[in-house]
Amino acid sequence: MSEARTLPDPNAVKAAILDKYPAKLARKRAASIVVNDPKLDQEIQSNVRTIPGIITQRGCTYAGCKGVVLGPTRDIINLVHGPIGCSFYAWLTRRNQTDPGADGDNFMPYCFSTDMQDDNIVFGGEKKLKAAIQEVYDIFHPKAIGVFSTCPVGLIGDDVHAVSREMKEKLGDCNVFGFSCEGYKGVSQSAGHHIANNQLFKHVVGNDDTPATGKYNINLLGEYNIGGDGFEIDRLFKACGINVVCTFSGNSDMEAFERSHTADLNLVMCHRSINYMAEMMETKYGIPWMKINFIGADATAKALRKVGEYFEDEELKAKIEAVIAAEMPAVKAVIDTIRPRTEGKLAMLFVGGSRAHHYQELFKELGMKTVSAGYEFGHRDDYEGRKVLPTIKVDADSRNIEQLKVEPDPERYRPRASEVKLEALQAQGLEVSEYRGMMSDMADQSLIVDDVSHWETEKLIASYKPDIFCAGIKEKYVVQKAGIPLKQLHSYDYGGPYAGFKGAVNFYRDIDKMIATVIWKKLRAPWLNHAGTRDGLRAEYVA
Ligand code: CFM
Repeated sequence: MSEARTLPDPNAVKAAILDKYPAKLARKRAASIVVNDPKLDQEIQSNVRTIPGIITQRGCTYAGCKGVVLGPTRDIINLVHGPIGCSFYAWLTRRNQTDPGADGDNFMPYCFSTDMQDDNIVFGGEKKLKAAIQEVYDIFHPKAIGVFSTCPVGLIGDDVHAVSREMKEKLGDCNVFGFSCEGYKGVSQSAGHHIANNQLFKHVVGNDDTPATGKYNINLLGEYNIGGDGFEIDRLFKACGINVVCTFSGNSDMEAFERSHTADLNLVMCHRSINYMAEMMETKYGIPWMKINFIGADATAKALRKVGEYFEDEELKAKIEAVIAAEMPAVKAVIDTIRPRTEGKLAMLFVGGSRAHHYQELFKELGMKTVSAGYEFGHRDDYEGRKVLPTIKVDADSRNIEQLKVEPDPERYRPRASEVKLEALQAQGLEVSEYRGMMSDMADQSLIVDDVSHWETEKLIASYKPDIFCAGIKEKYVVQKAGIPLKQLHSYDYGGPYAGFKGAVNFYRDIDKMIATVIWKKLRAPWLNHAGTRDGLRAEYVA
């Protein structure tokens, strides 16, 4: 076992980070860097514009809409209206997996684009878009075509919604709908999630009233089947006898979306990307939602038990207990062999809008400490919990995104659980419509940084010398050159699945290997062989 490390004073680290910035910028960034005290209600500035000149981890609104939420659905054609680069860089760069589906329609490996040119920008691109929709329909005859707006579309005023309506009518048997998800629409990909939720809700959810056939019918919201996570979760649901009507949107198809309003419970995995859908389905159809997390073995057991409690069914509860009892021994056995090597090691996580929180569970199971973490684009509720929702100020950037007015469906609203039942369950400790956020789960004095910048990353690494840093491909090589192993938590570095019990074991093993290797510390970056200004910084890392 490694000896306990003395950690730096987080207030001093924060001060050292801010010290480098001009005064105005330092003031602004100070509000996004919080020394955590889980007992206090601390506010963290988030979901605000990144300051130009700062190197951010963030992506764009189009990425959140087209790539994240719609990307994992196999039988919709995602047609990008824009220059080819926007499509090329979104082409299979996320590791969503899918079953082939009964009809074999799987368009995920394709890249569809209108390939806008100069004259489309000058004279308008609607004609080209119509032709592209017709062409893609003639070749593939898909059930649905989604049209995604890139930045120039908003700038020149092409109306993707009007074109989609017209083509839907013309084609007859194909659901065509558009997304105003121009990259600049919001401050990050988060705006794209909201836009995607809205359009799916408006154009797809509720289109097919065929009742769900299972005994316990649920939807899993905010699980995108990265690296096969969704497959592992589905395996567990199946073993417990729980029927998944639809997953939003890992391993999904249009039919499942259309029938998702027939489920009796929504489970929310990634709160950031899909809480809008959960709320809209509750209002319109009466389906309650619960936050769960399938990252971490204990978290997985807890999530399954929550489903059992919600349905208040002894048979289901017994089945769930049997599944947990069957799965846990293998998990514990691996933890027992690995934990002596990982105990006390330090982790940092700067990812997206939920994984920086969820993955702390797996590190906890290995006895590791998360000393610093943050989201790229989370909102205050993802950090501080939904209790702060009424106090979040709506700024110009959020006002930009349509807020659908949703009302109970006159025919199809059906309260799945009576107020009385929900209140009784809540009194027993079952949390419904609640997410407590990351901060209350993190240790006292851990450092929480929203929209971490490149400079801040360097400084955090130099100050804490973590044993592992979790982020994405943009950060990976810089961090490795600083002598620290980097685990990608977006694409999983082609590893995974990491969800559920089997996924947890995969993760423990990968982390064990990464932490054991000394290769990164032995590397010497080529620029260090030249007299240069970065030598001092490097010395800070390796000291
Ligand atoms: Fe939700 Fe995601 Fe994430 Fe996300 Fe993402 Fe992602 Fe992510 Mo990359 S929906 S917020 S926009 S869990 S693509 S599958 S890994 S940043 S932490």
